[in-house]
Amino acid sequence: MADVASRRWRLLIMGAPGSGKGTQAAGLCEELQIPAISTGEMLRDAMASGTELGRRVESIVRSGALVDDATMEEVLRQRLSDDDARNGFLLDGYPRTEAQVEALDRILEDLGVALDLVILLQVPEDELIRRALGRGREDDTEEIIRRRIEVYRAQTEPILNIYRERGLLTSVDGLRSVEEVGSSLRQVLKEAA
Ligand code: B4P
Repeated sequence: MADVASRRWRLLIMGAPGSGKGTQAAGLCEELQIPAISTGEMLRDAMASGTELGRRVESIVRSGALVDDATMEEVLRQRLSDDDARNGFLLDGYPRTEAQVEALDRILEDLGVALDLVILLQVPEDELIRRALGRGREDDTEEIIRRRIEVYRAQTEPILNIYRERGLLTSVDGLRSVEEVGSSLRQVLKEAA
């Protein structure tokens, strides 16, 4: 991983809710020494600490719907301007809509940087539900998980094509152990480095 670790990666990890994005992001970012930026986690932190943002998004996140694009653009713009994101980052859970792809393009252009790679974790629906139920987060009841998967199919899946057309998208089979998926991700980075 030496040449892989020395690069300043700017990565996206995409996949349906429960596909294991957060799980893989954590391990990979530790090795690459870049921050894992999860918009879902940022929203949950804001909710837990009762900030103005947290209060505003609470009912939306709990219903399984998406927070509005303007709010998410502001959240992400601020986070990507932090010092620790200057030398690379892995974004997990953003973008989720076509408007968010455009917002991310604007933010990266303003920062003068570009994405290296978009990694898609592919996991079948019954497994997504099984995993999310096992995780037991507050927005992980079966009804809400199904809603989040529907939202993903309707709003997020179509944006994969944008990254495919840009030649940035690589798919990884996420229906394997955490370690096996992790080693496929490392292989993908090795090939791209
Ligand atoms: P997120 O926090 O992004 O939630 P997620 O997609 O459910 O999780 P992830 O794919 O990371 O799965 P995980 O690793 O935990 O979003 C939550 C909510 O925030 C959204 O519904 C929305 O309301 C809001 N939001 C976030 N971003 C937004 C945006 N950009 N715009 C608008 N709204 C936004 O894995 C799941 C489980 O599987 C875990 O228990 C894990 O241990 C297990 N697991 C992982 N890999 C496994 C493997 N290989 N084998 C077996 N189990 C595995």
